[in-house]
Amino acid sequence: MSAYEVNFDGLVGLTHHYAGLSFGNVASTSNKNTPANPKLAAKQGLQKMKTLSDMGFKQGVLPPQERPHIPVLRQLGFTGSDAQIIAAVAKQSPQLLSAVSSASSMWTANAATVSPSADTADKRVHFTVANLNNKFHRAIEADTTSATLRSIFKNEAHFVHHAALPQQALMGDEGAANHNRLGGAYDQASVQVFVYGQQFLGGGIGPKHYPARQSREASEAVARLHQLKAEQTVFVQQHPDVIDQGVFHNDVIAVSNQNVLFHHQHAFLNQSEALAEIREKMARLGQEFVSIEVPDQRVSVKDAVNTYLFNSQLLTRADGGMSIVVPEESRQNPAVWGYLNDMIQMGTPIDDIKVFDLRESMRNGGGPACLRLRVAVNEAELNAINPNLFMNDAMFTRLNTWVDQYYRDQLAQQDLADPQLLIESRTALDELTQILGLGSVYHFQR
Ligand code: SUG
Repeated sequence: MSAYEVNFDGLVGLTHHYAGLSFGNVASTSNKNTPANPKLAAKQGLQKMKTLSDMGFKQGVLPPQERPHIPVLRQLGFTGSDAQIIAAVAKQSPQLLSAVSSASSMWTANAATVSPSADTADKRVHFTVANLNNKFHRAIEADTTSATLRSIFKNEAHFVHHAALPQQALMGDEGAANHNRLGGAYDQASVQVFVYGQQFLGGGIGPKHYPARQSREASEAVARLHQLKAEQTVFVQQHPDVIDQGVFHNDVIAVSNQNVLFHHQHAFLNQSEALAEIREKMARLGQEFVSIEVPDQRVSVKDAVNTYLFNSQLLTRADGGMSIVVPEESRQNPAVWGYLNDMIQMGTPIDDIKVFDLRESMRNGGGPACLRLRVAVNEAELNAINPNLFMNDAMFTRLNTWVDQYYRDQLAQQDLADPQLLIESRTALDELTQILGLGSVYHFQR
């Protein structure tokens, strides 16, 4: 093999908690203010990374961001020492303290949109950091995400970094969670499918209750920045009705890998036209499109949202078959589990199911696919990535020891007022920077 998909999973941060910050994300809202276990959350994520790495997949790790985010609190007029700032915001607005303390950067599918070099005019890998404009707690991730990605993918001969789009709803961009790539081998030209929630300029329908986080305008900007060819690009609108049922990102209702798109019957508006366009554009590249459409009768949108069936990872194994990585919640639901077991007998490339317990992340609406950023690379590009970030036995042991040393096993909203938590986080992240050889990424904001 000379081309690879590397999955970079976000390591869960020390302030992981449930704050109900994401209107439109059913799990986030319904688990508001229940106690969280940051230590368990981090360990569940590490276990997924390690198991997939042991199966032969290329697996990287992205560090958590420093929280609470003191610089933004200073920007908002809080003054004094860091401890005084935390005390003041805890008193004035516990919900604001939650927002600036969220460990949401763990969901790296929202870190950036990545276009592999096989598709871009200058034959480099392009990254556009997501502005995550729809939610305050997520919009504050962009600067550090940008610094982190630039430090990991440094070599300018191979990697190009674009700043996040302007911070305004018209340009709302949620990164790879609304982006699919369909084709053959990872280093061959493919079709990039941008899924948006609403087109704002010039009208168009949108959801009625919950926000459309990704705009068509933003998707088009990313495609331009990444120098993609029109004949290899498709823009598709997510069905507004499913956004209103809790599908806040496309990766809650569809997932792709190589020539396969696994999706729900109601994933897209004008679905048959959208699928036909993908099929035709792939055919021009000599690729045969496999659409696995799950009928509503087998799995309702509600079950899809509750179990995150589509927030799965499709991974191509060395033997050519694909494994589907699903959360434990998918096994617990008889309709979903029944469908999955039928699906692996259908003769599609997917012939194996792997189940992971990611309950801590799932309770905030983050499944296996939310936790990872895919970067498809050729051999030369792979060799240009910071090698310290790849999962292996030593890294797994080291990170677990690090988690054991610093993470709390219980965290509720009121604990965020403890100034000791910031000190613990900073000490832990300073050590993590050494472990991962990441230079000064964290100090960038202090
Ligand atoms: O943006 N949840 C995240 C979940 C992101 C899932 N990512 C993908 N689907 N790719 C969000 O809604 C909840 C935080 C809280 O309520 O404490 C949160 O931010």
